[in-house]
Amino acid sequence: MKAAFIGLPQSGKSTVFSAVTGLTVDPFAQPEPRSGVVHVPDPRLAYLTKLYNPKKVVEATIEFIDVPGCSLDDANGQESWRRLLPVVRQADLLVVVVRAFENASVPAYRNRIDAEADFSAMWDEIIFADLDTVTTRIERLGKALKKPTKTHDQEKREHALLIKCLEALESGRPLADALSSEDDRRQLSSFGFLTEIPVLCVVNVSDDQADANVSLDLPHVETCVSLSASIEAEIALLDESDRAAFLEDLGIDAPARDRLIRECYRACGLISFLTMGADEVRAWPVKYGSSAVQAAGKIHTDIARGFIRAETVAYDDLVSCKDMKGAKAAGKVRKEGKSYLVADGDILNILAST
Ligand SMILES: Nc1nc2c(ncn2[C@@H]2O[C@H](COP(=O)(O)OP(=O)(O)O)[C@@H](O)[C@H]2O)c(=O)[nH]1
Ligand SMILES: [Mg+2]
Repeated sequence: MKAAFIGLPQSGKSTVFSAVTGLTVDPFAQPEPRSGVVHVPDPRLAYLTKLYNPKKVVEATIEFIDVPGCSLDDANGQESWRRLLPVVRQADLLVVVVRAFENASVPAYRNRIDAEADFSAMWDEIIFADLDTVTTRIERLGKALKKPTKTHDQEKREHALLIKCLEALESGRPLADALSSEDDRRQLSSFGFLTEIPVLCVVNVSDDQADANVSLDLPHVETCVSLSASIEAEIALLDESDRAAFLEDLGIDAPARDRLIRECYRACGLISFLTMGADEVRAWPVKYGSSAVQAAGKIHTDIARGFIRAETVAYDDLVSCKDMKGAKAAGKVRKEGKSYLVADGDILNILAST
């Protein structure tokens, strides 16, 4: 799972990247994409660890990529943005960082602080990138359709579908508005369209608003998270022992880092199922709506193939019954089949014939 930070220059992308990954960012380094892998904080693992004292604890992870922001006002900047697009296309989530902070020593891009307008400028870039792909493909298909080929019918269908996509994009709407069926989506999946990727917006507020919950009403966005990137980065680089005092000084309950990571995870449509035992306690990411057999496949293809049933207990039920023995006695452990839809926090023990 990959999440890409994108946004206008000086919006604070590298600072948020640093806050999330704990990696320092050299402001004089070449503006190349950087990546860092982050564990998804899950307090449920701590409880299971206490129960089992396992040899290993494995959290789910997300890879964050800091994509340099490009000036969109000149040809050089636009060329750099185009060069970076393949990196952006690979993301499962676009995290658009918009500037809402005042900082006299760092002039704002285009000398304005207007988070909504900056988001809208980024959304336009996302739309333009897809428009570019769609128009190029339509031109190519238009030429191909003039000749009789074996694949004529298929090309005709794709052409009609792309015309619908073009209409959606031209009115600023994402491709999902034009692709009504799973078949349509599959047919166009190889293009790596940006408007197919979910978007989360980070509103980078001034230091004195670090604890405020600023939510902008933005279109096309799964969630908005507000934070002060510079404060979050400072917290991330502090020693664990100094953190509590620093937070108290600022009057902040908790750093936004964990919340942001969890929201990114959720915005990707991911949930976690858990497995536990003396060897390992682990959180496994699966897409929301996955079945028990798909979950089994995450662990091992052999387990999916030989799937017999899943012994399942919800994490909250386990906690209220204290442990597995208590949950069994209270009738909270269910036997589920292949098509059972896994819920976030389900503890699964999958029985398979291998
Ligand atoms: N006061 C303040 N300054 C910030 C904040 N976030 C970033 N900055 C500063 O703004 C400048 C640009 O930030 P950077 O993360 O490099 O932006 P990027 O171009 O989007 O990667 C740096 O000097 C940061 O220290 C913030 O939340 N508050
Ligand atoms: Mg940067």
